[in-house]
Amino acid sequence: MTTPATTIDRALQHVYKEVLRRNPGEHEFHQAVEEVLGSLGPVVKRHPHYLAERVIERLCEPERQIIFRVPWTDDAGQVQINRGFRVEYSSVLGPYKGGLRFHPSVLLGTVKFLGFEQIFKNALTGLPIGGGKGGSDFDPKGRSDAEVMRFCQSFMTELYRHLGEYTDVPAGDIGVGGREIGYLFGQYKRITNRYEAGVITGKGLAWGGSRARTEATGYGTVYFANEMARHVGRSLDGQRVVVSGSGNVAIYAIEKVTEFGGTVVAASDSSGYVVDEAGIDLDLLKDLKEVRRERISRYAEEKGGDVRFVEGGNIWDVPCEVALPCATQNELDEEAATTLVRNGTHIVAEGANMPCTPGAVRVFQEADVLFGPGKAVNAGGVATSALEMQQNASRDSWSFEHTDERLGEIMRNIHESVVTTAEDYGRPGDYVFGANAAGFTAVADAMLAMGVI
Ligand code: NDP
Ligand code: 2IT
Repeated sequence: MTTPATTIDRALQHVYKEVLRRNPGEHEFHQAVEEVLGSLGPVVKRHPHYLAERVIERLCEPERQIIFRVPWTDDAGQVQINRGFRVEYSSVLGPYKGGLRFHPSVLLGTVKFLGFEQIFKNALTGLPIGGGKGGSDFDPKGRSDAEVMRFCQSFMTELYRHLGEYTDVPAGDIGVGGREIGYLFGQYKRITNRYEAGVITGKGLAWGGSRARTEATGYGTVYFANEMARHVGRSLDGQRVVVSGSGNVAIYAIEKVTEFGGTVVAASDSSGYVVDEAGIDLDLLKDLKEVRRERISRYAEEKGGDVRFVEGGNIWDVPCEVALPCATQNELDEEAATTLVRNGTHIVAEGANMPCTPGAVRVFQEADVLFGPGKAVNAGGVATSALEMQQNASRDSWSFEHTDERLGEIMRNIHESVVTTAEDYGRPGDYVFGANAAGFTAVADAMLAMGVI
């Protein structure tokens, strides 16, 4: 067990106990709930009706959970069976909205943790989107395009009946990018005989996608980190930065850090990390990861010189001033956090969902490292998905500059709302508290207005 970052207020302990009892073994879900409940003590003290009306208990129970079989045939003619999930968590603020993750580690508890986070993240964007998440234990690694297509078609053949532009709108996440979104949308269109562009986001630009959606999560992460730096009179210019992962979020975080004058010296995948003191060569990384679908070790092989690949190692051993974990949950633990603090890191912003363990968050907070939680920091992806829905609804297509400008504005607004909420409760600089309190309050108030739902 890891050490919790904050303790849950006595008034809310019964809620957490009940979550543990009703959801046995779902550790990631427990962790995500514990993190939010850890912030809500002062909120329910100020607004006791949230407790009386049992809003928090209601939010801990998804509105609907769908689990289904996904049978498909591989290139050798062998039948394969995977499990598909969609957790439709909360539709208080809009249609269920959140990505699909294809990774062998996906269990119901994984999807529930992600869906729970998504409710508050989406609320923070200020846009009309509810919270949901889905995915499968399908592993796209090493699969041909034809296999991925057959899997996606089978997955959508079951899921389509639960979706709709006013009902539930999926997008990508780990293992789901433009290729998968294309296959999924194509199958939805065939089954329903409707060109319902707003039913899924992350589409290609030629068929209803939004400019800047591919870049949005990574760019948004860096816009947020930049706001954090500015808030304490610093900047990202000249900073030494480490970004974990080398997928969608990591690549565009690296791109934006570089534009802001920082140098990203290390990146990773699940096999290890590379260190390039000259700054990660983004053209090469994009080609390796987006086109050739290679392992990160190839980066060092093709660069040569002083560039090193460290197999299996911990990327957080690389000294940096700014750390952006952009790979996966619980990738940065207490020990790694202690190393970062010792090496002088002063900003940590979560591009991934829940990449820092509770123990790591506690280490950062005790050391006065500015720590930005994923539900605020990485909200630019889903926010731009909502902008994609807006373009689809009006049958319009915006320029890159306009969309990126909106993204920047949304990230500044989220930062402002998180910071002012934290200050309002006498906890200046506590981004975890600010994000949870602001996100929760927005959802809770709308929910109460709608009665017992
Ligand atoms: P991608 O699939 O594009 O990339 C994921 C990256 O993380 C890869 O480099 C992958 O390495 C690495 N990774 C994944 N799982 C593990 C693991 N178990 N151990 C070590 N490394 C791992 O996904 P995204 O970039 O889209 O997502 C990254 C994170 O950002 C996730 O937490 C996701 O939920 C979050 N996020 C994504 C958004 C989006 O719009 N895409 C929006 C908001 C948050 P390998 O290839 O070796 O598996
Ligand atoms: O975690 C996330 O916010 C995402 N994977 C993006 C969700 C979306 O609907 O764009």
